[in-house]
Amino acid sequence: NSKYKVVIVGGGSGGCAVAAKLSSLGKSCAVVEPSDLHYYQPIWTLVGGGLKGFQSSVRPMGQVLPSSIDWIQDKAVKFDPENNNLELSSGDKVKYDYLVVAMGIQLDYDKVNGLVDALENDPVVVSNYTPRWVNKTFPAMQGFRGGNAIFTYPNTPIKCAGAPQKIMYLTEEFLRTTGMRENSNIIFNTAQGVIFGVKKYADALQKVIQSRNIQVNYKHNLVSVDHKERTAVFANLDKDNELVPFKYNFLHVTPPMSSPDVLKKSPLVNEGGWVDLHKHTLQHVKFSNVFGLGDCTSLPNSKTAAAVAVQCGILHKNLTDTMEGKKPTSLYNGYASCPLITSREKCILAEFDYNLQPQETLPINQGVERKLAYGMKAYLMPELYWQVMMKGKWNGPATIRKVLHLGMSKSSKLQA
Ligand code: FAD
Ligand code: UQ1
Repeated sequence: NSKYKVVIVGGGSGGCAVAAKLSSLGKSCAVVEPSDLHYYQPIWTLVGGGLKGFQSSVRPMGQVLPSSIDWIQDKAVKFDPENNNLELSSGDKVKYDYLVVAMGIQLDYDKVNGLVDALENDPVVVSNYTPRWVNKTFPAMQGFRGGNAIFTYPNTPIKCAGAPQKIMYLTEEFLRTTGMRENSNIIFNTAQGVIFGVKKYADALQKVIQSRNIQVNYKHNLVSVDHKERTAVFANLDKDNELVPFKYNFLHVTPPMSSPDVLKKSPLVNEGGWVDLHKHTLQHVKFSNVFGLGDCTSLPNSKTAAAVAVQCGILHKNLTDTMEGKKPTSLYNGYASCPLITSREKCILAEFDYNLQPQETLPINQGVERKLAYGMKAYLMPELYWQVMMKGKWNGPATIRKVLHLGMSKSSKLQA
């Protein structure tokens, strides 16, 4: 049993970035993380699309976590925030003065009947969301010989709300190169009522959908898959959950997701199961020595690594202020970004805040498909992630935005 000044639970995007910022604490800081490997998940869309190798998404956890702090390679299984205590699966207990929760979101593949069986046994049922199956996607695209290619979006919060459709655009384009597009239907069955939450980008995506002849069925929630019959059944949420079967020849599934089970049964969460934080300071609403960031939290931003980068800077400032007996004053505006890949060379770079208002970094309209945005997504972002964010030095693009918009805002002020 051990005692630390700061314990971070989870060594993913948020946990590693915060750990890097706190690395000068040395052995008085620990990260609890069971996995040997750290994944750069945003590149999985391109792995699925056959445009990047899977290995580019993986690094050994020990190389990503700062070496100065302690890595406790185990799972948190019980939280006792009244007593500043955490229990691990080994039975060990860890005490802390301050706790940072960054456990990510849980993939609930098992909530869809027959889905795990289909993913394990049917080569045309694929999913970019996990290292377990992301390598199935491109071979299935290559093997496709026509019929229905179906892409799903579940009836729960998910990480990277754009990813379910990005792989659809890459597949549609790929089928044109193999000559299979003419005898195929590209179908997006989403449990949501809109294609994207921010109107500006939703309008742009609607144009892409029309011009590429893609069929969208809203309020269609995947409930079961029968891979022997190659049939996927959807509940129509607008018609009393009436069941609608679809034959598929290719099925890309975005699974339902929820907060990690260990958190759901802890005292740290709201009724939805998410770590209950003040939405601007990232401090826990009940336990002032607890902070959180990323996909496992109640923060109502779009769950992305881009959001986590900004949250990391805010959390670090507010945590160190709290440690010095001051009040947290740094405020998160809900910034998130989602590079909406629409082809192997183009991307709509969505950036927005809690109010779903665009917060664009570049001084050009990001609501159109651009090669520059694709280049940023495919080549710049991975470097930014590994070399800057994982070293604790990326707090998001706010400063770059200010610099790039300086000329423009000056001239508009002059005009006013
Ligand atoms: P994660 O990075 O998922 O880390 C959670 C960590 O917690 C994991 O290491 C896990 O092992 C650990 N953990 C879980 N349970 C326990 C436990 N009980 N005890 C200890 N540790 C535990 N974001 C973008 O910004 N842009 C994109 O283009 C983009 N595209 C994406 C495409 C795909 C296909 C996917 C899957 C994601 C994408 N994302 C994108 C989202 C981004 O990857 C996540 O939002 C981000 O990784 C969240 O960081 P996190 O720290 O909250 O969670
Ligand atoms: C970003 O900061 C980030 O985190 C490193 C991402 O995750 C991979 C992103 O996809 C994006 C778009 C950003 C935002 C950064 C800029 C320069 C617009």
